[in-house]
Amino acid sequence: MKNFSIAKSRRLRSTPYTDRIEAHGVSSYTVYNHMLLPASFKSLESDYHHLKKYVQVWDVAAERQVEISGKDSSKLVQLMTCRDLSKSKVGKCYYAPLIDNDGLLVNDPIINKLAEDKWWLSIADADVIFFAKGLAAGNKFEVEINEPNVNILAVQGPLADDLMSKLFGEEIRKLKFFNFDYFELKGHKYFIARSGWSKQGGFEVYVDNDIAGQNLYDYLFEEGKEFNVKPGCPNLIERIEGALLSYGNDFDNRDNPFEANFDKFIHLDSDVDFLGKEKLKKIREKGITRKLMGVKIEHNKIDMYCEKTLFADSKEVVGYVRSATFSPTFNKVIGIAMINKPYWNAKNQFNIEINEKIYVGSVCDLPLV
Ligand code: THG
Repeated sequence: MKNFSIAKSRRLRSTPYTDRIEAHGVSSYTVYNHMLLPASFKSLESDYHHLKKYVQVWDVAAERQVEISGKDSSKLVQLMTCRDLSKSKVGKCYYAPLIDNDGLLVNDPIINKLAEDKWWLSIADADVIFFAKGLAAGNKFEVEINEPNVNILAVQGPLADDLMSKLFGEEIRKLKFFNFDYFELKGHKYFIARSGWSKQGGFEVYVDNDIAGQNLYDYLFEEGKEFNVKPGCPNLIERIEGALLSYGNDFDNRDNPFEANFDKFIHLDSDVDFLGKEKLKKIREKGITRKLMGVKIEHNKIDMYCEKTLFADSKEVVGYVRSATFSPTFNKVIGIAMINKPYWNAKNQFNIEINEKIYVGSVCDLPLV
């Protein structure tokens, strides 16, 4: 594919940070929830090494919030996910697969519980708001559903605690994984969670005011010099190594949550009511015939525009690669693939065609080690 640029318009939304990341040298974007999401700065590999050693500031405003509030909000949120939220607490974040009436995946948001009757679904790339509004209308729920002007800045990397405590105070170091709280800086209260789409640790600041967000962006770079702060973004290499799944890439609405390894969030024996529950019980009874696994391929390059088929020597289909990239740590191509049951044994070998040549690879467990 040739290089080209994407024409911007109102439909392809910018973020309050777009001018800043462009001044900071963003080198590619992807589109996520109809919004610009940076994909690289210096290069995928150089961003990767920096993320694992220092601290980065990410414009992840494209992780949009679907706000659901009102009397029936808990009922509606529970109806959308197979994770049992009956014991959920205000101040906590819940990673939760959303399931439709066929038992298939709709999204995998982080669900933030702001109050007993107020929730933010921090969504991956799919229009969850219409799904939620349809269910609310069909069930005559008393809820309000909207997309607030909230634009997340993530601070990720091993030095994230040092940078954030310099700005917000030592208390922030005590914030637990997947908890959120409010922290003040120069007169503005910021909603901050210990979370983020990397395995390097860090925070996500859900900013509800554009100016406060832009100011925070600038403070992070002013105060972060001593920690070698750089602009960054979700990194393809790091997230495949850590098995952080991507809706639309690794799984989508053709897959059920068992196939996508969400077993620990599928609570079929609880008495909460959610969409697709009976379908999922049938799937559990029958068992699945394919699931997401890791793959390693003996090559140094791969471009992923679509699924790539993996073959056994017998020419039988082993599975399909859904995301892949070269990893400097493994010194080979690594990926996430939907693998057919006969080939689930780690170390099963396969062949794959890349640019008209055949390469060998093997199946492995996730996360990759
Ligand atoms: N942060 C916020 N919103 C998001 C994402 C995010 N929305 C879109 C997308 N990412 C949703 N998908 C994920 C996938 C994985 C994780 C978070 C969101 C994640 N997983 C941890 C892991 O796998 O180690 C922990 C999961 C758990 O066990 O609870 O963090 O990144 N705001």
